Amino acid sequence: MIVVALADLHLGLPTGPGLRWALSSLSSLSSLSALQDAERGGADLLVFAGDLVDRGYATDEVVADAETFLRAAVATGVPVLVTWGNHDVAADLPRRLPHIEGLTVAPADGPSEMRVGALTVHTISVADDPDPRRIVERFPIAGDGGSGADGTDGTDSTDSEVHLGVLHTSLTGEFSRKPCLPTTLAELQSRRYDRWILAHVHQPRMVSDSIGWVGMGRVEVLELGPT
Ligand SMILES: [Mn+2]
Repeated sequence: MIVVALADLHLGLPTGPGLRWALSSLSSLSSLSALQDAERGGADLLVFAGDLVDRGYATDEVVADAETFLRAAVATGVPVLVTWGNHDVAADLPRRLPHIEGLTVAPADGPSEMRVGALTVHTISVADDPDPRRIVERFPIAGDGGSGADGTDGTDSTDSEVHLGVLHTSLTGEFSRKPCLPTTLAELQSRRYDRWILAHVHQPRMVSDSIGWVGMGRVEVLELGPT
């Protein structure tokens, strides 16, 4: 599975990467050299991990830019998942945007799952700014088989799935000015996901082999799955 991740665009922020960069990053979805090398047709999923707009600059024009970006993302034909960040919530972006057909938006009231082929993405949107909830303990543990209780499938496919977590957090706050959905490295690792994509911290940084921040103005391309 190929997942392309973006985060912390902060549209409107003068020092941010801006709409033009965001749109150009989408145009590469089907033609990334990494994908060509892998002889893949393109990405299986696009994830945006929060802070699409900047709260200090969220004019109606900037909200229109956010809509332009999201519509362009959906128009690529790649499934698109958006998780809201604290700036989006502070700017009331979720309510100011119109409904966008084909866009999957993560709920804020609890962890949710999105399935794309063999991949299960686990995420939650930020609900408030600040959002002090300790939420990761409510995320399911991969391979736990807990969801097999519905009995609709005799085979346990849980172990063959790939699990990706997406969270708008700076862990316990040591990597940012403001904590958001506070958690720890150990708590994230306890979910046993193949990868965690983090946002909220603008510098790209890995805190383990499989957990790290995308960063502002960066496109992260992940190849997930059995190798
Ligand atoms: Mn943030």
